[in-house]
Amino acid sequence: MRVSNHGAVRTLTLHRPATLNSFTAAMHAELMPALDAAAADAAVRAVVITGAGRGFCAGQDLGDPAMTGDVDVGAVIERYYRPLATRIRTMPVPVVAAVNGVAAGAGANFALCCDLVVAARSASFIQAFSKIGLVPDCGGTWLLPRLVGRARALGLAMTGDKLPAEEAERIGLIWKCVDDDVLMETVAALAQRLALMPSRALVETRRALDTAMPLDFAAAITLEAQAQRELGRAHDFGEGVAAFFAKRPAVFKDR
Ligand code: T3D
Repeated sequence: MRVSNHGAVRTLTLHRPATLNSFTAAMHAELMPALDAAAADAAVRAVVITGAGRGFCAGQDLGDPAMTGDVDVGAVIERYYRPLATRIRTMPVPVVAAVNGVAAGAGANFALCCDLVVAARSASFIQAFSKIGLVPDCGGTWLLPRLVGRARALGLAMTGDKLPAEEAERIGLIWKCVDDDVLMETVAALAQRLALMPSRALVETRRALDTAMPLDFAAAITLEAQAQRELGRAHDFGEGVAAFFAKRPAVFKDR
């Protein structure tokens, strides 16, 4: 794992390029504390996750004896993937995935857990689970139908076919597909922009959207009112309105 900072943006780079950054127990043991540290650091206002080399993440390292073979796969999920997916979805700042290459299995759904997914044109997404007799994990069963609908979710998950980044953008699985040579600069600009925005409101937006999914309209707008009540009392709302009338950029600080 490589960690770097540019202003208020922290970038975490998965670094096992020889196996397309597939997850080992050791990599999980670096990634979770790195995410926790970013969450705890008030100076961090956006997080970028990417991969070293030609892949983003090929999911579970199928050769890691600590996690494969004669092990309880349910226990592996409970110990590693459930906390990872939960950590990403509850980060106190926006998280952007810069998908530089293939994202397969839990690596694909790890990317899709992020708030905004930007992929290089040469990248692809593979729900590889069916090929080894598993179901989509790392949040995949929840995310896929919500992102692309049941028909496409089942198509992707049952076939395990490779979905090119361009097609992933077209069907709404990801936010954007960009040319390979501008991926990192595009993501850097996006993350810097998010870092200047009201983090707490962005994170409440994620929570409100996710919570509203199974609710009826009345319950969803009740939640909106609750969120606005809390945000309306916070610093960033006052600052945003003051900056609007003063015709100056707002300086947000809530998390
Ligand atoms: O405990 C549990 O298992 C439960 C947890 C489940 C969560 C999951 O993520 S299950 C899904 C696991 N992932 C996969 O099944 C994907 C396996 N990989 C692939 O299908 C292909 O590698 C890709 C389609 C991702 C990329 O293909 P390609 O042709 O671009 O690359 P490659 O040649 O297959 O891979 C390059 C190297 O990475 C190769 O090693 P080598 O031959 O150069 O020494 C390959 O073995 C290695 N590699 C790729 N993925 C994995 C891997 N090694 C270990 N585990 C991997 N997942």
